[in-house]
Amino acid sequence: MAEKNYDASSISILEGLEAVRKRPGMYIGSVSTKGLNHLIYEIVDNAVDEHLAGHCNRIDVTLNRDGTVTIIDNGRGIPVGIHPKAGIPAVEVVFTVLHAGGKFGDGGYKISGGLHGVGASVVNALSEWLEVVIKVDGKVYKQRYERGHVMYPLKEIGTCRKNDTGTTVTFLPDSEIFEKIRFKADLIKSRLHETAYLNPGLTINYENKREGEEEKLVYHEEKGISAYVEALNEGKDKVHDVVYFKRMSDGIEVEAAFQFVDEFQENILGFCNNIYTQEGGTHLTGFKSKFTSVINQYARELGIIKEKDSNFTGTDVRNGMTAVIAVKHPEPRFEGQTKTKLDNQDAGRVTAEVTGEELVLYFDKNLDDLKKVIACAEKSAKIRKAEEKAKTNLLTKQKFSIDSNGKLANCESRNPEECEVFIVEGDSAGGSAKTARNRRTQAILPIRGKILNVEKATMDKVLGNAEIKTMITAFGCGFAEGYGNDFDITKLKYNKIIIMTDADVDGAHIATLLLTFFYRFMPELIHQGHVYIATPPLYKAIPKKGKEEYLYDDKALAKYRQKHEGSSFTLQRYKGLGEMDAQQLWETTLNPETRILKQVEIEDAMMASEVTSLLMGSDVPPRRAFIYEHAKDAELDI
Ligand code: TTJ
Repeated sequence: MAEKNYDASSISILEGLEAVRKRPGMYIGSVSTKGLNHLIYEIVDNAVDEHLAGHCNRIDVTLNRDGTVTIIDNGRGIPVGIHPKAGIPAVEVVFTVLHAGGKFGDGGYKISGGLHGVGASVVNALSEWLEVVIKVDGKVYKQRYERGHVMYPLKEIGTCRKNDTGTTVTFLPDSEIFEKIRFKADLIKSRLHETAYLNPGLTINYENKREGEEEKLVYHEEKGISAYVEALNEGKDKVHDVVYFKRMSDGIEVEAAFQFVDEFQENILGFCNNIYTQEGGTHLTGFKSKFTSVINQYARELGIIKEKDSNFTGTDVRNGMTAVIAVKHPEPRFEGQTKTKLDNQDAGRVTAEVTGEELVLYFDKNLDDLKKVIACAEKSAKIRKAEEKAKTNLLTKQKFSIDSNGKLANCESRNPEECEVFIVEGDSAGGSAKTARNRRTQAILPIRGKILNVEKATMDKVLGNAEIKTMITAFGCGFAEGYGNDFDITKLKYNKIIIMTDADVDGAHIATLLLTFFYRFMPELIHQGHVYIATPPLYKAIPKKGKEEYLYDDKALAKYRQKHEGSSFTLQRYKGLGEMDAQQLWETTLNPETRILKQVEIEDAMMASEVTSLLMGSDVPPRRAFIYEHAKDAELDI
């Protein structure tokens, strides 16, 4: 990597931080837990940039007991010299000037300053306080900020060995900004693990020091994205060993790993410059279309597709595929709803070119693997052809069968904007909900037992499941996976889809399965924020004097006890939705004025899907381990 003489001069300056505090959502997406966790990623990404520049191989992330987080790297340390334009130390510019990301003219690829790189200054603006400590040139420097304001000029607080360099950042998210300021350890861990897979030279030390959650982990993945694919396929029936390639062309680096498993689904993750491209983009299109044409060409050469027969579709050839595609681009552009779709045409062209050449190199030498991959495509093609017929019948029939079996209690309004559908566990709760609801805008769809687990099921089973058929028809927009991709969100009949299950293990299980179904077949619903989880109360406190109060969890109960110490009250515990009468159900869970709804974010659904894979997978030992470890969480959290 070309080295430049680093001083503070190359940081670009734009504007101040007040705007960030006024409209935090514009900078970090939301002020929910997702946005909160984003603060950590933002700081970690800066350290990863230092790794990508070739100067850092260790990052420590510690969740402290007091609710703060500390991120340490062993990089060169943020420059402490005076920034010529700003007249203050460069580090102060980094933390107080909007958009002063690491524009040090280093060359190479950057995460920060790119899509997610809203900058350390945004984290600072949204923190009650933030402290940075820098070790450079044998000296230790420190500065503290509160809600973005400098508390004192950068000061020297000690000395260290000359070769001991790095940056330490500790911050406390601002409770005035965020709904909750408790970081979600599980989400952070999986993100850090992902970062380790994408950066094989990096070691990430994670530690949770919070009471009752103490945990220490080291993420170091020498085998990079190959190991990522292996992890994604853990516990599944592998068809062949992971295939891996990496090559640079036209200044764009393409890296890919894939492996087929004996399942009826594909799982392809794309990254550009370490950023997960949720909405896909040119790199994935390039990979997929080249994969399809290469496999079709081989299949023809091998006489598996005869001249008059039609080609395999893209879905056919990716049947059972797990893949990670990671490209590095000097100037990535992102588009789409959430700005996570790679837009650079050259990235698509180069990915296709590299993929084509590397696949032929591999399959020419590994005919057995090639034949197994083609066999996966053949299986898919067979089912596809059978289903293409079956599906038309099924869906046309279905339209008429729902009302007649009388399960969905629809609402009167046909204006989707104001309509909601509650998916309610159990017939008795469903009955109360039908009585209690606002008939004009609230529809009730009772579901019974456990709905089908779509992670395991094949398409025909999914489509044959009564509850799933009912939901597809009720929502009105079709479904996304499989062979037609005829999901159309504009046809959605309800603005809110609300999952309402008991606050127990079974309820959590049903909610998890529903989320898995939405994630796999209707991900748009979640992306666009249409899916919610109702939170019915656990208790009702009835005091001798004064107003009755619903309590939604044990914390609320503890608070209530504290507040009403000395006075007597009876406590009614709800075990399930079925125990509430219609009036209670309305007050606590249905009434938009008083209820508590939790909006489902895509990470929740992803986790649900992972949990489901684990719980439903055919391997017994990992399942045991998971249930054992999470038995405590199961009642509260999904
Ligand atoms: C930039 O070029 C001069 C030498 O230092 C380079 C740099 O910025 N290094 C750097 C920044 N290392 N680590 C950071 C960093 C680490 C954390 C945890 C947080 C932030 C905002 C920056």
